[in-house]
Amino acid sequence: MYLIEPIFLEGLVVKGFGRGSKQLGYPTANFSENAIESLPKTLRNGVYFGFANLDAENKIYRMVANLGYCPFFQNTQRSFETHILHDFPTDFYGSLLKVAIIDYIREERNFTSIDCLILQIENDIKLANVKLDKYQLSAQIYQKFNIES
Ligand code: ADP
Ligand code: RBF
Ligand code: MG
Repeated sequence: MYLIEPIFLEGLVVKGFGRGSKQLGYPTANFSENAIESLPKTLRNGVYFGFANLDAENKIYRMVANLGYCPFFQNTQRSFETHILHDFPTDFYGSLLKVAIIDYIREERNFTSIDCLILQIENDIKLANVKLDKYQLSAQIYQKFNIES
């Protein structure tokens, strides 16, 4: 099952606490608070998957993302963090990131160790790939990402 319609969100990539790459090995591109405010108010915190587009390039990447307070780190600010399933040679702070949220995976939760959180993220990525293998990209996504289909 997917969300009835993809949810689109876009904004500039801002700095977070720098934990994603250093502590987890999974860098996450963070949106500003402003961008997060434009999400539907009913969208629950948790882990999602979908697609991403960077700097209006003609490319669609897969992504997994976390919306919420990261209970393991007990953040006080709600964040939406996107890990793009692609190896980039450099950082891209300040870039325009567009995401299409396709579906929900699970609630965000606490873990007894950082290794448990990392294992869970690996599982989230596997599940996202299995689901996205079966997902038919729609004209709406090409349109929102400004990509020629
Ligand atoms: P921060 O706390 O500042 O968000 P992270 O450690 O989470 O720091 O790293 C995020 C940054 O890493 C992104 O803003 C981006 O510039 C860079 N980056 C490199 N590769 C990726 C990727 N595959 N997915 C997301 N961000 C990436
Ligand atoms: N943080 C949590 O505290 N609990 C989670 O369950 C959790 N799940 C995540 C799943 C994915 C796919 C990603 C990319 C991140 C997740 N995080 C979670 C967020 C992680 O704590 C955050 O990316 C780092 O704190 C870096 O900002
Ligand atoms: Mg981050």
